[in-house]
Amino acid sequence: LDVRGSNVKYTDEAIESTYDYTTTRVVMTEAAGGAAAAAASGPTVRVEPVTTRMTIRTERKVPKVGVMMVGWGGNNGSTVTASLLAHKMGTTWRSRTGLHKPDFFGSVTQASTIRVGADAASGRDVYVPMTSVVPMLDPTEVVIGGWDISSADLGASMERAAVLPYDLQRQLRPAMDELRPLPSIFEPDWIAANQADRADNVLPGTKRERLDAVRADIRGFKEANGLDKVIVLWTANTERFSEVAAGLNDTAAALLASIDAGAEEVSPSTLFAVASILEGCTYINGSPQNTFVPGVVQLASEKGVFIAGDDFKSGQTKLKSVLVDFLVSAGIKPRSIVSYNHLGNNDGRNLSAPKTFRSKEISKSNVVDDMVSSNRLLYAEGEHPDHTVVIKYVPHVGDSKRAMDEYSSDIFMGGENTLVIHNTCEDSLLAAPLIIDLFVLAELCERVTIRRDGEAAPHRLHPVLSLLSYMLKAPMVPPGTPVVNSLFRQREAIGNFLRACVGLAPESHMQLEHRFH
Ligand code: NAI
Ligand code: DG6
Repeated sequence: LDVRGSNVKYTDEAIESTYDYTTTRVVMTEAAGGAAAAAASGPTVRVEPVTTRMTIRTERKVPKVGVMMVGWGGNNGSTVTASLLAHKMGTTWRSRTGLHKPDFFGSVTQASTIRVGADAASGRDVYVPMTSVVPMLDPTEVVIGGWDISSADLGASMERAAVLPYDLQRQLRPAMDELRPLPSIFEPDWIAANQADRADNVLPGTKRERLDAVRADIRGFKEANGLDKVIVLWTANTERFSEVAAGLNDTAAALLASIDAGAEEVSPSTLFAVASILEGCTYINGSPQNTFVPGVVQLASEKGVFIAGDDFKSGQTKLKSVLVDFLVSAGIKPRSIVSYNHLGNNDGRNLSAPKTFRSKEISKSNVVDDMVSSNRLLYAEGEHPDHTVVIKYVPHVGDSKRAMDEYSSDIFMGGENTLVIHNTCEDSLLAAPLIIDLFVLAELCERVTIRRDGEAAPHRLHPVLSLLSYMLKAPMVPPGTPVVNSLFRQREAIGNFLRACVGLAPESHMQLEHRFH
């Protein structure tokens, strides 16, 4: 993209944009006349437009990056690895419908576009690939590695996953067989008991020793592959939630002391997050459990390392965060949302235990809250639709997850509308592109700094990387900031952030230039 403007400067090292960020300051005051008047007319909303001038700097040199996945030998881990290998090797494969070549369908960074404006001559909208706005990591250049409690090499893992077509697996197999997961941290209590027979590749020692071993693995991987940076991503089994308690994990110091003391309530995923943060590596949580206890968040903040989570937002929830947004913003009132799904992969098997299911249920249940609370004309304070989530393990369907949703809504003049959706899809083919987007965008965020006018030093983005919310079901946000679940708003945040990096105004969709008479 070639941006011409007095507010954007391209040097060999960086793109620097001078950007007027316009937002609002909102003050809610009770209506004059006290509580009775407030109840009748609602509070007064005072709004002031606020503009802050900023300099946004994006380093242009894309470093050499390694991605280490925890749960590398799982369905997602093996599918991401195989697909990137297929891209790199230019592998094509045949099915009964013909010849196929690798693609990035489902990846917002690799396969979607951004509207930059209307062509001056024809008036037609012009879209450019998202990857062309600022320099971004090429996912096929990433060195992949990681850990798994199962010792199966990636070739055997790919076969076990039964996700990719046979002719593709057959061709990738020799290269995949070379890849072996590192031994990992296994504590049976955190995942379903039915996973124990998989655990033949586990690290020995105390919690502190295993944390140190993971740290050494990260350093070793970085050195062996000549990497500038490593990103660590959890795509291992869903764990149960851990207890959060004062003195246990409520502060960084308490958490580190608990690890030294071998406290049982420090989960394997929290150990991975701590190891990653102490190595200065961004850590992304693709599962629903509360890895990011307050002590982890504080540690990330103290060390200035990015964390992002939780739980990949792949199919059912992605559609939900579009559909409910549509309904509520159209003035239609969803009254009940019932989401069933059944699947037969190892994730489904692990989720068949109540404690791991509960983690997923929590993550899948809070995904419409922001949309519901955005419309007090439809919902009173505290009112929300009935929302039920059911997951069943049905081995026969394998990775091909079936998701059935029923949305019942109040419509005009006492009417009721019911929408029923049935979605069938390979779960890992939805999750793999999200994993790619997560590490591509996280890496970009590491190269961006922002300085407000009048400030001496630039800031990095907040360690809790909420810009990645689009890919995550239960987005973690910096303390005291709003959670956004609406897919449209999350997508716009990414697009407008990229536009700001090159000095372009946010996409307002007003198109006033085309609406004058
Ligand atoms: P999977 O069960 O095929 O893979 C998980 C892998 O993690 C297994 O190979 C297992 O041996 C390994 N593992 C378990 N505990 C480990 C530990 N402590 N350290 C290292 N490895 C460990 O599951 P799948 O389908 O790949 O999903 C992975 C995670 O992503 C699950 O938590 C799932 O809930 C989550 N997820 C998946 C989505 C999808 O669409 N596929 C969407 C949202 C979340
Ligand atoms: C059963 O729900 C298995 C889960 O791991 C899901 O497949 C996964 O969380 C994806 O859920 P969703 O709602 O984003 O499609």
